[in-house]
Amino acid sequence: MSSTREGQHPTPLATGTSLNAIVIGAGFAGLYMLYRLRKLGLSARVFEAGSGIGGTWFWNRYPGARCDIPSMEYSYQFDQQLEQEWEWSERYATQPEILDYINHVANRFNLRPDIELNTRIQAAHFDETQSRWKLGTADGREFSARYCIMATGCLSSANLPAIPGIDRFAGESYHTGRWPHEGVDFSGKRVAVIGTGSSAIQSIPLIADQASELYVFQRTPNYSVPAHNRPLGDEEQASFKANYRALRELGFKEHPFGFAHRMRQDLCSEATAEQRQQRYQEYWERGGLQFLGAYADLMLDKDANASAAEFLRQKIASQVDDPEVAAALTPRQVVGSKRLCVDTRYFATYNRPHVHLVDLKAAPIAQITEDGLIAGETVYQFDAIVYATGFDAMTGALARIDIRGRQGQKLADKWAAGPRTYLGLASAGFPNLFFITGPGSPSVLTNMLPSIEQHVNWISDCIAHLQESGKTRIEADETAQETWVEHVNEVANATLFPVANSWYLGANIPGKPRVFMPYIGFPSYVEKCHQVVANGYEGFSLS
Ligand code: N01
Repeated sequence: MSSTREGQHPTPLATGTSLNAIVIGAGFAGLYMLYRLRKLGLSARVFEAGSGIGGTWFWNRYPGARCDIPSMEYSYQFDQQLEQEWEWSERYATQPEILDYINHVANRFNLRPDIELNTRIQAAHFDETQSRWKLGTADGREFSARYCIMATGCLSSANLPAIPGIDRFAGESYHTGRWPHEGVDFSGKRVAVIGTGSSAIQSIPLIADQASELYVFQRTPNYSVPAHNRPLGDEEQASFKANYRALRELGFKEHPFGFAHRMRQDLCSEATAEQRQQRYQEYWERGGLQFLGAYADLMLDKDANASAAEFLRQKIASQVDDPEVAAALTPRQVVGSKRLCVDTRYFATYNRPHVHLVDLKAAPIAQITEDGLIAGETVYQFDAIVYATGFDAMTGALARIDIRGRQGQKLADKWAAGPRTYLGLASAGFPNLFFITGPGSPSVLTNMLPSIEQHVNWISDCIAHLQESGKTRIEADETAQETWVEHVNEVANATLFPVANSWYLGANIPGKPRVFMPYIGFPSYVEKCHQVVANGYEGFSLS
């Protein structure tokens, strides 16, 4: 047994071992899935490629990494004692604090003995005669399990862009989603950051505090709202905890994105210009992602959205001293169509004399060189490059595994034109394979924690049902799946979410099919999942 933090992880499982269930990934989803499988009395093992648990919070250790969901909400709700005992220190928790929480959960429920680290699953093939999954590890071992559960995360497959010469750079190279555990000291160094999404927006102010020169290479500017992060007061925390049940319920039953508050119902289209300005200012002062909830129609009505976008553009102009830099930092897309960012000091960082914005729209990166890069005609030299270039979202981690279902069909082939799932939970032709927060489920357009718990609860109830009824197979029906895929698209197309080149659509990955992947509307989704069960697993075949 090897020790990580306080707990013990197991020695590698012997090749040929049969289990009831195998879970891939030891982030929030994998940990809770294991907890539930154990409650069912099933033999289960979680395999994790990393050397520690925590998933996205294990890998994303770049400076300034924090959650953009309030920490009181970004936590498990399955155990009320856990809910009450954990103390968050800030409104938005830092990556180390979230990782501490995850480690606390693993220790508290003694989960580590069934979590094998440093083990990458590279193949998962369904054996039709046995109705079992055969899994293969990168180190050549093979196991089998009745159920295979993908807890592989939505934003876990780092995207390193195919820029010519990328391997030639002789200085230090980092990706925000694969940050060295020992940290990086940029003191006195010339640093390049490529990308201006959430990871860049969080890390740039802190990298700028250390670097002697910082060049930010921006392809598309983003909107950002201040976090107004602050310590959490005891009283505030106690009052939240006292009302946890009711607040969590709001996320499941009322808020379209699963947040623990009531969504406003009033419409921007019915407000005067002055009322809008006041409302936006109020939400700006509150800070955070809830800005998009300032009116109920911001993601539905183009004109409403344009008024919010204009407010945010004015805020950029008011924070950046140089009007030319401010103009280059000003987004034009529909606000919210690329994920809204939440920042601390981001725009003001460009007022510092050693911070330079390079607008790639005017001069794209031609190549990376041994000591920097060339964009347009200009040659830049650095000691370090930070790729804040995001992820192959929602399907990337699944695509790295050779998944084959009935008749040897490859998931990669089936999803060649975009992911096809029923409820984001399962795909026809792949019996007994479950996705936690898979494409076609609300996932990234919600607070991920309640979404994960809802999926894990559904999957474990389903497995319990199969066990109790003596069934060994569940498979999504092709028709139910196709109807669901159509519905996901219809709902998305009634909103403004799909109008930009975002990772929600896979548009950030060259060659990836453009399909809007998350389902919009958490309460209606939860209701649909209930109905499916109430109607005897409607849309699935059990045998
Ligand atoms: O990634 P992104 P991220 N040349 O894809 C640019 C969550 N998250 O890691 O927009 C030059 O948003 C790309 O440009 P463009 C959150 O859900 C949450 O920042 O494609 N630039 C873009 O600017 C978030 O949305 C937090 O034109 C290139 C950037 O790289 C999601 O993770 C913190 C390029 C990538 O931005 C992803 O965020 C961090 C190229 N070849 C992340 N390729 C919280 O706050 C890409 N870019 C909790």
